[in-house]
Formats: sequence, C-alpha cells, structure tokens
Amino acid sequence: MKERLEKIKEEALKQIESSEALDKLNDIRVAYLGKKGELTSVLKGMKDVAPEDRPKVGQMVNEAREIIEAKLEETRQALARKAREAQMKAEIIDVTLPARKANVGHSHPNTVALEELERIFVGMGYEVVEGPEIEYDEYNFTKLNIPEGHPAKDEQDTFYINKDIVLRTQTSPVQARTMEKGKLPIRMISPGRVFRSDEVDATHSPSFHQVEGLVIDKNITFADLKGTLAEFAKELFGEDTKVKFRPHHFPFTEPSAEMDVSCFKCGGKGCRFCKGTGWIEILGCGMVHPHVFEMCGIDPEVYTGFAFGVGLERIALLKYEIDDMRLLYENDVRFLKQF
Ligand code: 2NM
Repeated sequence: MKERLEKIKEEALKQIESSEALDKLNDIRVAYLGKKGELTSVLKGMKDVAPEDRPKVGQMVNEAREIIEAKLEETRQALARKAREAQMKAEIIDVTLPARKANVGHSHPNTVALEELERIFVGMGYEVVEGPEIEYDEYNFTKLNIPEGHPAKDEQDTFYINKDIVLRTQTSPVQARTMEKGKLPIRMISPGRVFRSDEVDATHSPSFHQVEGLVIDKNITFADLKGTLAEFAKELFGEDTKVKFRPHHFPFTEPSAEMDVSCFKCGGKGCRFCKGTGWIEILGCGMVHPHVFEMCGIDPEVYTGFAFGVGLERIALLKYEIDDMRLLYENDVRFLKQF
C-alpha cells in the first residue's frame, strides 16, 4: 500500500512538472484527486486494509493529497505568471510613437461651387428643386421643344435606357415638372447630375453637373434676365465684373443668348486666362419659348419667363483655376485639399 501511494505521488508530481498549460493542470487534478481519481480509489480500497493499519494509511493518503495539491497550486501560479508575462510582451504599447493624425476630409470643388451658387440664388428668393436623373424622353426633350429628329436627341449624344427613357441630358426636365404642377409664379434653380455620351478630355465628361434657373411671372422681360444674371456674375466673380450677351440658339428659349463675363484675372484687358479676348463664356440663357409653356400647361399670353443653364464643373474650374476637368473626378485628397 505504501509503495502504491508513493508511486501515485511520484507519477502525479512528474506530470504536474511537465505540464505547460493551465487546463492540462486541471486534467491532472481530476485524474488524481477527483471523485474517480487514483488517490480516491486508494481510500475506497480501505476496506481491505487491516483495521489497525487504517489510520496510518489514511494519514499517508492525506499527506500525498496535500503534497500533490501544493505542487498543483505552485505550478498553477507559475504558469499563470508566465502567461501574463507573454501577454504583456505581446501587447506592448510604445508611448513614444507619434500619434496617428485624424484625417479630416474636404468638400469637393463642385460642392463648394454649388453651395456658392445656391447661396446667391436663394438670396434672391429662388427655391432649390431636385428631380430624377433617369427621365422620360418626353420631359427631357419633347416638353422642352426638342422634337423627334432633333440633333440633340442623337444616339451619339444621349444614353438611352429604352426608347422612352433616357439619362437626363440637362436638368430642365425638373423645371418642366415644376411648371406642370401649375403653382405660379416660379423662381427656382435645379442643380444636379446630367449625362451625355461624350468622350473624356480636359473639358468633357459623360457625366457632369448643371445648375439651371427658371423665373416665370406676369411681365417678366429680357431686362429681368439681364439684371438678374449681371447681379449673379458680380456676386460670383466680384463687384467689377461686366457681362455681355451674344445671340445664340436653344430650342427651349426664344430669344436665346450666351453670357460672357469680363475676365476676372485681367479685368478685361486680355490675358492667357481669357485667351486674349478679355471675356469668358459662362452660361446660356433666354426667354422661355411659348411652345414650352404650352406643353407644360401655362398660358404664354398671360405669363412670360426667363431661363438659364450653367455648367457646375466649368464654374469650379474657372474659380479655382484648374486646367483639366479630369482632376475633379479622380478624388485625390491631395488635390481636393487645395480648394
Ligand atoms: C440653358 C440655356 C437656356 C433652360 C430652359 C429651361 C426651361 F425649362 F424653362 F425650358 N430650363 N433651362 C435653359 C435655357 C437652359 O442651358 C444652357
């Protein structure tokens, strides 16, 4: 009996010493000290021990248990210490490293330009109205006096979803929709994305942005158009800005014009920026065509109005002196942060 106990103790201590993980240690505890463990089975065999030897054997079992328990606890503490040291090493924090910079974003030049245009027109009492980018051919073309067969409808210039639905080529369909609602007078701008089947180059992109404006009331004249757009030009490019209107053609306005502003770089003397002319082309405009009024349910004998359209990218490129539109679409933060 004594030898058996001695053997169990030696075996247990050996196993404890060679164990490398805490859960392994627990397995050893169960195997020797547990209810079905080896030491417990010795106690269960007590009935075969002579009665006078029982206290002695009992004492020996208790001593073996105490020694094994002490060894288990000592090893448990050592293993726990080792695990913690390894963890501390793995999670070391170098407080001398430079802090990570908080990366703050930046408004896109288009957004800055749009907010500026909105500020100017909202200041003059205009509403900002948005509409769908995928539009019925009817609203994008027909109601704007662009009939079947018109070159603006050419498949080369327009993205067709099907024969009745297109990616809008201008934001004026938003204005056709507003006119149709019949609430007059109207003073609105409609900013947004438009699409044309153009090749990408320094001044063209198949998707760009426009801000179109529309004013409808009784007795609106070309003088209102000129005064409004001259004021707009001054707010955008500075108090000394002059404007010039050149006759042009748009299907949805009659008469139509393009507006130039005096070069804000050279003040009109002529420089590289304005290609020596002193003037920079900025927008198209005109008096809303009576056909457009009729197709949108407004009586052209009672109401008149003017409309205009500006390219947002064009304004952004001019204002920030960027010479290639493609830079606006690359979204390189180092570029965007300059404006
Ligand atoms: C332009 C130039 C001239 C325009 C016309 C209309 C509408 F809906 F009233 F017919 N909206 N925008 C217009 C007029 C747009 O862009 C260069």
